[in-house]
Amino acid sequence: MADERFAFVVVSNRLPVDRVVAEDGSASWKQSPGGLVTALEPVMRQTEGAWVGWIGQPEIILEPFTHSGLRIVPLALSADEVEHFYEGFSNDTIWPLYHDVIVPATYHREWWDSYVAVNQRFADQAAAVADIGATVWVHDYQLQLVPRMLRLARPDLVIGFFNHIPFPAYGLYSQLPWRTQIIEGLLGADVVGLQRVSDAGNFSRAVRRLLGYTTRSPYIEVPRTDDLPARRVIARAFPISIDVEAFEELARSPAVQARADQIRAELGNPKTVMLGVDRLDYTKGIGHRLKAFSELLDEGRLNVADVTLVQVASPSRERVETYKHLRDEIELTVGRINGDFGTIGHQAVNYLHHGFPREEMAALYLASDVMLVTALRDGMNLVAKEYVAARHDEDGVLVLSEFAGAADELRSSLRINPHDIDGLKDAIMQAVDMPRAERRKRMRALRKRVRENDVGHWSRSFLRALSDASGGIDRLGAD
Ligand code: GDG
Repeated sequence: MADERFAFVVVSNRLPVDRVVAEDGSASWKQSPGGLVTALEPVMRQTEGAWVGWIGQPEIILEPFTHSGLRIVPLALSADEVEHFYEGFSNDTIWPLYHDVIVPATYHREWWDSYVAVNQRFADQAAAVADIGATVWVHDYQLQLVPRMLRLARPDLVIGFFNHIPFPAYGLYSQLPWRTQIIEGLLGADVVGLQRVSDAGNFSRAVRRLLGYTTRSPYIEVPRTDDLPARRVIARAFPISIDVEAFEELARSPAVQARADQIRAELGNPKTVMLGVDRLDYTKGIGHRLKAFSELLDEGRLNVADVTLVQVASPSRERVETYKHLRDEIELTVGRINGDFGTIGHQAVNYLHHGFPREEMAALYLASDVMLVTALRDGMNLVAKEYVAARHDEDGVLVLSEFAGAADELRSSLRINPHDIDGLKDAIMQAVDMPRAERRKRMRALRKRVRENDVGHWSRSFLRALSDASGGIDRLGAD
């Protein structure tokens, strides 16, 4: 076990499996539903790859194990590290800063120290299981120092990094006291993947401003330093996607279709069902959406007898203070709207603060006439793509924030600026009143786009760029 080596190693903060503890105290594993596993599973199987990550609970030390063919290498975090590295630096420094400081970012030196220490452990663990010349793909904002740490330890490796969240404009990024270390950390990779073209531009600009390196998109020329030779790094956009076929298949299943009808009936068969699905996060613009909806009710442009808004707000980061406040704020607003506009038979907002199985999500998408994605900033937003993939009936209208990465691809949606409440209200009314022919035309165009770039296409393009960057040796069979 100790000297097992792999040709392909994925490193992410969270492992793709969840630990489920039964009532009798026995623990088992369940694969988490994320698209990343689906995307990487074929490569993982083909190369007998391994996944390094944290299991999501503090103080649990586990040996590597295999779960449905996936080799899992767990990394333990202490309670202190969960507080400082994860809830602190990752979720209360980097997350708000990279989402344009919608809430202020908190800078604490002890959080940074913990971030460095935990990143080093991830790098050490990846270095220990990677074979000679292996490909290591590091994911997301919690692990931005890992690429350089890994390169210093193992110059033979091919290293990729993908950032799932936005990369901010330099004027904001420059707030970060450790801005140079983070940039240097990322430049340890051969390929730095970002969601949008604008994210890649922001990253390259930060490199120029802080380090003065020459950049010519998508290349960044990294000169020789005391510890590393000169290298050329690629930084470009790879917009992530979902497993379109699987999602569509789910939405086509008779059980899901029946459930969609049942949902509409349970809502009292209103003329229009509107839907929001988000982790309860301040980046998602749930408050802006509720404001627009309540003003439309107040002005009589919408009537509670005809329209219902279903808002799924799945619990998220509940120990972080800002998230506790957000929950209170949203729930107060929902209560007010329902108090002001609800009737005995009709609730204005159907608010659900819990997670649902994927089948129920697909049924909700199918049951909704209008999907509201009003993020104030979002790397991609997979919910928008799932809604489109689910709508095999070529119906439904997607209202999509231009501040979500998905807006670059989903151009036939009704694109909105969520800060412009009047514009948002007009778009909602346009969606509610849209004739069937236009709905079909737009949904067809959206579906074509989503099908062209599914998650398999995303991971293959990234791995191809990585293999090209490392001298074109296609170790992983990326097409
Ligand atoms: C980050 C970036 C980027 C949500 N509630 C339930 C549930 N979900 C699923 C959705 C969707 C996923 O969670 C959320 O993905 P998003 O992309 O919308 O947002 P983040 O969680 O913020 O993800 C984002 C993404 O990484 C990938 O790179 O797009 O920009 O912020 O798949 O369906 N799934 C189930 N029950 C729920 O209650 N089963």
